[in-house]
Amino acid sequence: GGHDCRGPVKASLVPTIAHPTPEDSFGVAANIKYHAHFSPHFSPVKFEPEQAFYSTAESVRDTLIQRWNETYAHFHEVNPKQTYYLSMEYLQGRALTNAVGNLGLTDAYAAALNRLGYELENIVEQERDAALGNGGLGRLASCFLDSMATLNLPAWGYGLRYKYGLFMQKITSKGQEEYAEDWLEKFSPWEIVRHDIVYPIQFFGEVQAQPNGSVKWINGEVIQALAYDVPIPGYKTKNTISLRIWDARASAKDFDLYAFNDGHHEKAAHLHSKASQICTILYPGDTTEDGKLLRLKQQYFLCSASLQDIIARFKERQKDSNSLNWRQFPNKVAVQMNDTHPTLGIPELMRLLMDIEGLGWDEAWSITSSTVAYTNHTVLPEALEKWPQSVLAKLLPRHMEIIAEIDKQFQALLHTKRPDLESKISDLRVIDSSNPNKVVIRMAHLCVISSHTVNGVAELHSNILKNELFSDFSSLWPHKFQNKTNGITPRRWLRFCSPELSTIITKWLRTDKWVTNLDLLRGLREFANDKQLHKEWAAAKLAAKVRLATYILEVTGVKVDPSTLFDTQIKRIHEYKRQLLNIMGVIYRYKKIKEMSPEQRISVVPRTVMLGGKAFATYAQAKRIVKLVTDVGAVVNNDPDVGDLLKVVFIPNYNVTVAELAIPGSELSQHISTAGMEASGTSNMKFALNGCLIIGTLDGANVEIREEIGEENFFLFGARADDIVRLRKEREQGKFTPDPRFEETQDYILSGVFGSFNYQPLIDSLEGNSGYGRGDYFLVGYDFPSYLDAKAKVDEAYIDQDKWTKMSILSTAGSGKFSSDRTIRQYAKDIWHIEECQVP
Ligand code: T68
Repeated sequence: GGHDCRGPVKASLVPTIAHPTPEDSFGVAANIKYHAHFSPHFSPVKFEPEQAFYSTAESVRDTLIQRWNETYAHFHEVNPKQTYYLSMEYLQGRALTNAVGNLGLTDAYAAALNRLGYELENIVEQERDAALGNGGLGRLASCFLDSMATLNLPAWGYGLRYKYGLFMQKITSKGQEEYAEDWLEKFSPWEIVRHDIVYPIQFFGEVQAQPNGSVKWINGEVIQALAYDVPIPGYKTKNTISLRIWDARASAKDFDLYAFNDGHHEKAAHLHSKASQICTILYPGDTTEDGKLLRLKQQYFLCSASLQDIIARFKERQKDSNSLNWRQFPNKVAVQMNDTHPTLGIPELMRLLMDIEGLGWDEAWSITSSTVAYTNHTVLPEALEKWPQSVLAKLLPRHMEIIAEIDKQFQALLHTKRPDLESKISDLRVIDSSNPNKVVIRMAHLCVISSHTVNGVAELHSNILKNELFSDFSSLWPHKFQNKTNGITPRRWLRFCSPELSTIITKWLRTDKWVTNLDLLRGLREFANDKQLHKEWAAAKLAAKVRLATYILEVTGVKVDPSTLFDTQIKRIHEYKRQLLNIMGVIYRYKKIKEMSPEQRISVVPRTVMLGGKAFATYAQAKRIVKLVTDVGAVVNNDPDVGDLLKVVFIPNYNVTVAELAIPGSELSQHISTAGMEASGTSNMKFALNGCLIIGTLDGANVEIREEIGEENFFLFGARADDIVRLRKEREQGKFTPDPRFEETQDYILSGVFGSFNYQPLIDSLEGNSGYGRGDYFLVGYDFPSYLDAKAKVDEAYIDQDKWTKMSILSTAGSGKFSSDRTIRQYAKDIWHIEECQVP
């Protein structure tokens, strides 16, 4: 069974240990050597870079553990309201540079490693990325943790400990290939197992009404959730919070020793193998029934373990008061659901309160609905989660009952409060029974109905939620809907990934306070025309470009010239993000260069175009786009007519670490999604912060970035969100004449210059034969001419390097708003109602 109590937290039990100080590189070196010698992971005689990394990380971890303990004890004592961020994904990337940086120990560790014969820059390269997320949503969660810790907020993250993170991408002549990413192959020095934090998680079984009217969920398959804590240090503060990730286990009593001894080896360990599947991989493919069931199991596993843990902590901290006061729960606990993936937390909290703690429906509902809040990250219909009722009823019979009751009460509410919505009830219900053969649960509706607050992630996106996707809900509960524009942590995404630029910023602002108060960057505007700053700025950008060029040569074999315009698009490959528009622009440019005379070519602004990103393994169209980019690169990069005027590189295996290299090393970045489809985007913020100019549509956070940095510093093109529906309709009705340059480019792709791969399906998606049933759903053809115009403006601006550098400085200067510190402060104040709780 699980623990509903963790025992008293005694500050007096926290030992005082001498930890490395910034001044004492001797002590640090001794500590690293201690770990090399006594940690049981490698032979003690070896001290290769790999061992140096692990011992360094373990040495840093000692300090983190100490601070984690002090933070826990402090929160326990003060007992403030605490936020729990529930997310199926965290894209943490590497931790060492960030940890020593936040602790203020970078110099001490660099000097210590020097004494041991190493460079810190090289040792950090030994670390594997923790890629427990797909993309923006997962990285956002990780930036949020950094800000929560830095702002001294009582807040924790909960997630899953996937054995294999996001797949490793290899690019071969066939295109993208996927391999398992074994980030735990050796071990992770950053996680601390908590053998005392274990909860039972039940699946299947049946619901049994008890004579006293209560309900029991029995005869299920029970496995164990075991906690691992990843300490998250704040920047220049003692506060160190937790990312608690759950692993699935079966216990020894589930092992059938008799079956095993009878030779039924697999059968004997049946439950063990079932348990081990749950946390095997991030986002198992859900095209098959088994895949769907596994994904749902993962979601429930996260929700149940986390909520049992939250309730246990609530009870423990309530111990001093005479009787348990459940009404206090929403005053002590805020639960934030990162998209609908943790929606099952809603019926699970209801179940725990009613079936385990004995509360009645009304009280449980009042507590639940004042505890949970929901963030939406997409309006794409295919990405809005829907689960078949049959699957839910089988896997979680009690939860299905609770969901049905929520659905019933919601309908009753509409009947009495909003008869005008009567005709829309079937569209608004949680349970969609419009097709009796395929009844499904709309997770987003369950979230909106049950949450006290619903938010989008950029102004434009939140308005679409309010006025379109959830318009009827917002007319019913206008107070529920908020906007929280995303942000990024300035520690990882400027201070640590761009050391040269950081030094310059600190020098010119005469303070390094911008690291925790990013609005101060505004002060750079004053110097936007200063020739000396221009010189230093350009040199810093060049240093980062050289680093990126070196990396590209290493991983692709393509030599790129750092004096060319570095033009980058890195993000998940998706049709709505329109990497196809980018590469078609490149193809058109290539064709024009080929047609020029050598004299004409002199006036071409040389460009290095880089794309990177992973395509979901079963997303055929996205994989074709990857293939097209690499095929174009193979031709263009070896064409003597072209030389350095154009290079096209696909950067393989895009991840957080690659982003930390590619973003500072870029000068232009592309955020060119069809307007209204990218909820926010966050890499656009990272690029702007690093002085990259943006070519982009009025979509997601681009709108606000352009507002902040000034429209004259943004290369805007494309249709507006308001026009998209009309444009699609016109396209469908044949009222659209494609630009001749667009047709020319399509023909060129099909002509075979880029090899023999069949690109017809890609071209079809632009013509009316796309999977969406309507022609060119993403309006690549419509936006193509204005995209080419915007690219011409980029060339013009780049020729005038002073102008470009000024625009670059102003991009950084205008990025203050996009700190995740600002975002998290707003969540804390407007949604969670929590306050700072700083460890003294
Ligand atoms: C992204 N969403 C949005 N989803 O696309 C992006 N989805 O605009 C936004 O900036 C970011 O969230 C942060 O708000 C995602 O990244 C997923 O990764 C995802 C994963 C599983 C299922 C559905």
